Amino acid sequence: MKKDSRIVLALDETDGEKALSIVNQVADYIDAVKINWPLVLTEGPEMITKLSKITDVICDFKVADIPNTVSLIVSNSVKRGASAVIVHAFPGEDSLQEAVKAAGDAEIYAVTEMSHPGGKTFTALHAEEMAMMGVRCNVAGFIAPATRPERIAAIRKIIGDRKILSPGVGAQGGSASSAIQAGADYVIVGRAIYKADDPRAVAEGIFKEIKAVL
Ligand code: OMP
Repeated sequence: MKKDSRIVLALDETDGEKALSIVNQVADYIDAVKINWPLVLTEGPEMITKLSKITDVICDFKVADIPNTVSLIVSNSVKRGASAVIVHAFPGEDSLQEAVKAAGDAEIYAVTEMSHPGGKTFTALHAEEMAMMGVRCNVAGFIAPATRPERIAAIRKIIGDRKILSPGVGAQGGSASSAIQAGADYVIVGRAIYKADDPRAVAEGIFKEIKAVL
């Protein structure tokens, strides 16, 4: 995945035509598109392949399962064109190792701490341990919350120069510049862009905000 704008578009728009139109409008302001169950369930997994012809696609399936099932989900996402897959770290080391193996040349990003308020209940308590485990398993990157930039900084100390992608910018209250300044490589932005009247203008605004702190 390139590292130009440092913006990953979370494309949770469920109408396929609208989703593709939004990607085309903001294509030069994003480094990748992240898709999650909403779009795959409405438009089918073919969407992975379609989008992969426009930009890098991160399949955010938050895989949390036994190693064999993890392997099947990751390898089939990659076969359809995913450049990266997001998995949960909490199922443990064997599941995470299997994800990395199944990804081959594609990347695995492991969730440390979730960005919503509920993320503090369980994930935050074990985020550092999960980050250490991710390093042992050689994941390419981690998901850490833009809603709590100090937690991005804490994860950065553990993982060296592996990637950090930070969701929670805009609709969840986090700021792109604070996340980048705390050590994120990329911010993940969904509703603030895809629900905007002018997605391109919003993406450009976030792009400029990030450039101003680099
Ligand atoms: P918005 O809140 O609309 O910007 O979307 C954020 C996107 O990031 C959604 O697709 C979430 O599923 C995803 N996400 C989080 O919001 N919080 C997390 O802790 C982890 C993720 C993720 O793994 O991408």
